[in-house]
Amino acid sequence: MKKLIQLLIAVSVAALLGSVAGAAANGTLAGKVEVAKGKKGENTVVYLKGVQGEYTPPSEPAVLNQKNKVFIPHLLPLQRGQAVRFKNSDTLTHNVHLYWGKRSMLNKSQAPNSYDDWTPKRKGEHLILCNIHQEMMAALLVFDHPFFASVDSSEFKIEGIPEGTYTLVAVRDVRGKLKEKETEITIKGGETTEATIQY
Ligand SMILES: [Cu+2]
Repeated sequence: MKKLIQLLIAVSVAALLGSVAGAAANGTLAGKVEVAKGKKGENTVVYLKGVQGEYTPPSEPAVLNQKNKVFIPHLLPLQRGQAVRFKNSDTLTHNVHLYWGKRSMLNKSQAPNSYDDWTPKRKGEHLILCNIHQEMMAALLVFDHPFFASVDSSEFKIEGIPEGTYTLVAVRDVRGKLKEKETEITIKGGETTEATIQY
């Protein structure tokens, strides 16, 4: 019995040490999105493919604003379970219409200077249109983990990534269609990995 208890203690200490070591084995990705001459780097979303594990979504909503009949930002990344705040900052009425594939998920008229919160249950691309203004278009990109970023200029940083090999994906809207570019990256604990994606 004593031996068994000693063994159990040894096993739990080892597990504890293992989890501490695991927690320390996170790395950083410092990336760059390079676009062809004459094109701007904004409206690019980068994310990791091949992430394991469960991650609690942030409690604060990701905001999609509507101003001067434009959705801002054009591509909004967020984590599944996190709310999206559709905000109308205009003095006219908008109507958010959200699709997941061909399926209509939300169709909501919005009075001037109002907002509505909505939480996606599915991951992946969600198209957003306005029923009143045909020129308005945006997309939500919903992930199961927090390892994504919105790239405003050209550089981005993603921290706390578990050690491993992943596919880094950059998504841009190229004339109304979302286009992806990929590259392989390896994250090592306590280190910063650099990566560049070219468009
Ligand atoms: Cu509108």
